[in-house]
Amino acid sequence: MKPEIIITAKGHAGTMATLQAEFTAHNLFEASDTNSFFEKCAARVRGLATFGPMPVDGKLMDALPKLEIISNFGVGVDAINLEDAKKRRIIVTNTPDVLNDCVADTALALAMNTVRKFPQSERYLRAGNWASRGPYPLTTSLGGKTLGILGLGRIGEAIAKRAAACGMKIRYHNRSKKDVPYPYDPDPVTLAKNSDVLMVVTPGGPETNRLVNSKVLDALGREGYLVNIARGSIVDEPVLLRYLQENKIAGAGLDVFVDEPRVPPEFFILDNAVLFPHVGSATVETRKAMGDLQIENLRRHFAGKPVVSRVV
Ligand code: 8YV
Repeated sequence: MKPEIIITAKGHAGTMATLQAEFTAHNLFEASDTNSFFEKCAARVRGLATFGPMPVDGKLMDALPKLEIISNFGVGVDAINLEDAKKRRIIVTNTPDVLNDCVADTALALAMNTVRKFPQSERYLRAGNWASRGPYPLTTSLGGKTLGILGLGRIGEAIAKRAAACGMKIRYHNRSKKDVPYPYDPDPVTLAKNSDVLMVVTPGGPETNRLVNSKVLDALGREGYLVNIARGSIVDEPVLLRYLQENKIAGAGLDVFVDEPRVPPEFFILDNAVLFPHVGSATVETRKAMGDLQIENLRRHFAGKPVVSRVV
């Protein structure tokens, strides 16, 4: 008998095919009536394969009395209530490390595009402005600037390496100081004050909700840039929008938003913002590696072995 699982959202085709083949999988994202979906399978479901921002809380866990494991596709588990899982002795796993390089590439590309305004300059050319109006206005260099990393974990360190290769100086803030060669700032405001580009990499969740607020943006200042590749919830989005509209910071590069995939349309017309549709880890290779790890965690758990990457 294959273990029964629920798949919350549609993932990468290869991952979906393997999940369907190895488990008796119920696709929540295909259900037109969720009540009857749960009535049909809830009593037998032992695993959840989670994708994306759908909240997984105690109420959902209680609706699945046999639930043993929540295997998330993605390193960030902010959509899952970890305390609720812990109380119910439900294992939660994620997909760390396999995405570090890809996400760090995206972070550096976003920082570079934001500071150098490459997307805007390309739009300028396509609009025929080069010949009619002359060269695109000068921007500013990355080299010599300071990158402040808010959340220097494994992804943050991969970003630091790439930024250093561009001649940037690195500093960071974490809850506690790490054994790294970069200067440490004791809080996000001090980090923002000491940085030209503030890179948000810290995990989402209640502890970091709106951590980047008006105080942090004021400290970053009119010449400073914000880049967020972590979670939209970490930045006070309406405040950021206003600061960009009023040029209270120089610009922002955003791969993540509060209510994805809905992005406040006011962002679309800003010339000082570069916007990516949450593509941090979005390559075929990395998404396959993430899916493989998500599946391996389920496989090992149901074979009675320890999982590879346990969060709680
Ligand atoms: C994915 C991510 O886009 O790993 C994460 O936490 O945000 C991204 O790599 C996301 O998990 C896709 O569901």
